[in-house]
Amino acid sequence: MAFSPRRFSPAIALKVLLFFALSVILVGTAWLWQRSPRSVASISMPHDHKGQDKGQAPKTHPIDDLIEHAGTEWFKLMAKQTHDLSGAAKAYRARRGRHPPPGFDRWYQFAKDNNAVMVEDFFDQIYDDLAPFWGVEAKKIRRQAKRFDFVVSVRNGTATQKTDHERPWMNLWHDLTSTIQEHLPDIDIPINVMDESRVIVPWEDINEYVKAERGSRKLVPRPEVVTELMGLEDVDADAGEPIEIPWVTGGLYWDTARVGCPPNSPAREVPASTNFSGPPPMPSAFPERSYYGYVKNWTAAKDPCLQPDLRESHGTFIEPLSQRTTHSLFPMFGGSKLPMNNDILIPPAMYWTKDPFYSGGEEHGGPWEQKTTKVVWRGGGTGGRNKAENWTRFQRHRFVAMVNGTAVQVAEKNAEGPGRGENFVLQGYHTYHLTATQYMDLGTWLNQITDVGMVHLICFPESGSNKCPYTDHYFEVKSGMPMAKQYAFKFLPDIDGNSFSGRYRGFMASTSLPIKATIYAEWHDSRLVPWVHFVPMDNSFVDIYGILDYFIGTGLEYKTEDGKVVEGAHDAAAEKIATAGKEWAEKVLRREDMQIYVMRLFMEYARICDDQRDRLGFIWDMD
Ligand SMILES: *[C@@H]1O[C@H](CO)[C@@H](O)[C@H](O)[C@H]1NC(C)=O
Ligand SMILES: *[C@@H]1O[C@H](CO)[C@@H](O)[C@H](O)[C@H]1NC(C)=O
Ligand SMILES: *[C@@H]1O[C@H](CO)[C@@H](O)[C@H](O)[C@H]1NC(C)=O
Ligand SMILES: *[C@@H]1O[C@H](CO)[C@@H](O)[C@H](O)[C@H]1NC(C)=O
Ligand SMILES: CC(=O)N[C@H]1CO[C@H](CO)[C@@H](O)[C@@H]1O
Repeated sequence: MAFSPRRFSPAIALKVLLFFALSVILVGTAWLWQRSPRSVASISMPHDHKGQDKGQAPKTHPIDDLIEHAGTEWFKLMAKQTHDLSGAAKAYRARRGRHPPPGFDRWYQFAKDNNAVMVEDFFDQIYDDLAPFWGVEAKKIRRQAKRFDFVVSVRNGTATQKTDHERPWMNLWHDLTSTIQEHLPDIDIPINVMDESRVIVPWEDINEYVKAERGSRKLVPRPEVVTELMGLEDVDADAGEPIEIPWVTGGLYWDTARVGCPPNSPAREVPASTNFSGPPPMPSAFPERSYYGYVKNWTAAKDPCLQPDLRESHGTFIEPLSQRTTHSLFPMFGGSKLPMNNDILIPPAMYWTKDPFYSGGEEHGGPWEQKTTKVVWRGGGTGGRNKAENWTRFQRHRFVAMVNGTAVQVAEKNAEGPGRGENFVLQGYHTYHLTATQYMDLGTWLNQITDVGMVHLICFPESGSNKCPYTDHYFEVKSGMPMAKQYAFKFLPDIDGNSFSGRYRGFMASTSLPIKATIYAEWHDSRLVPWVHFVPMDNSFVDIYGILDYFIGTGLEYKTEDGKVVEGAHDAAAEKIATAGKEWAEKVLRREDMQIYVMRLFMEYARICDDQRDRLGFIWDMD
């Protein structure tokens, strides 16, 4: 169907309105009561903003503002780029308050030889992760690390691994380390072989550890600087007993986790829920801290300490597959973590693998204009152990249902509460001012623009092959779709599984547009800018309709005055972010970038494990 010449002229709007009048009339009275489509005349955007940003509502679409603002932030970040060793060392001293670690020149050379974009901020995660360890005696860290059961080690420039049996993730991390082994000091890297992150030190203790780091931070005068690491001969000579780490393996994970939140944070004193029946609590207005409904501060949007509702709406806190958490500080390296975790991040093994199941392989998708204007998602019902009593609280289940037009239509007609689905609650149409729903009901629109589905329901207890007594009626099990095939669609939502989602790097490197919700931190966080390289989404997913409405609109085609056929409301903006994300991934998420990150991290870690760490540093650039 093609319209001309402009999209929202009253004449067109009237035609379309008449066209869809029938479907509107057909919808039940309960639905009309809560969500009558707005009159097309009032198409300007009088945003309601209960407890959100105060002040004038923007004249443009809020997403326009967010994109513009993000572009400025991005520009500021890129202005910090350095171009030689002394520039990089200077930026280091300015940002970290110390001399760079020994070996910094070799690291810099490696990064330069591999054409790295050099911005000191890209390594912030390393310093967040390692800071608390300045509060632990170096010898203790060395010993604990050496004696752990799963360790990747480097001695004299050769990497080895210690494990109980062959493990693919161990092999991958060992392999990653091997590729840079000749540049690395002697180190022992304890590895988390589980999906879930493992270390949660009470916030009060971490605060003390971090204070120790602050206190020890200084630019040691040059004559006092030590430039050689002492090495690990002492721990190698002393086999010692295997270390005992006290693990918390049961109980309600939310209660285990929230001790890592700051004392005055909204989540710290909120106990775990025990009743997981029905839909989770969901914002009935714009999510807190959002910009007229859309993610403004990505760090805040990902943080469960700020959003206690997540204890009832994310599988991690409902019932994780496995739990093995320690409350004492231990140098555990792994691929992802929650904001309240104290694990040390390395690039996930799934990002290092060449297995196309995770990486998407060499295929990154064709040109934007050849893609189908649809949202595609495939995945298993992971997130934790979903059961009859609690499946309605799992994020993947919620996302799949919320963009399933049929499930949405059923929810809208729910006599017990209009908008109430089995595992989500819809907001009134007036909150996000959707354009598409002025022409048709939400479900009809979604059925036109989405192709999502579970490929395995993964229920507990299992009953036969892929049968799930409590969710069978609600989800169609679709066949899988390789990532390379998904790239034929424009929009790729990415939702957490048991922890972070391993396809994200592939999505970023694709020509399609990732729409990302997560509560997990990853190594690359400070190098990806939301609204510049990807579209951020709230973990409740209430903003998904607004996001799709902005980028896709009604999903119909329109003819512009010069006869050009355009699709969607802001198709060009979507293409721009998709393209910027891909180009950026090719510059800062390459395998080389993972090597560079890991090399920097391991050099810092080696310093922290050294008895002379306060005086160790790189100073050869200074005269
Ligand atoms: C590393 O080299 C040193 C000095 O050459 C030697 O004493 C030590 O045994 C070597 N260690 C290993 C694990 O090969
Ligand atoms: C759990 O909550 C639902 C409504 O939210 C309520 O109907 C049910 O009785 C509650 N179950 C228990 C065991 O408290
Ligand atoms: C984003 O939120 C975090 C966490 O609450 C906060 O520390 C930070 O200052 C915020 N950033 C901006 C730009 O407001
Ligand atoms: C969409 O929802 C309907 C109604 O709940 C359900 O029958 C169908 O299987 C769902 N589709 C998918 C792909 O899950
Ligand atoms: C955190 C929590 O209480 N999870 C529950 C999910 O539901 C199952 C089945 O009732 C419980 O065993 C879990 O404890």
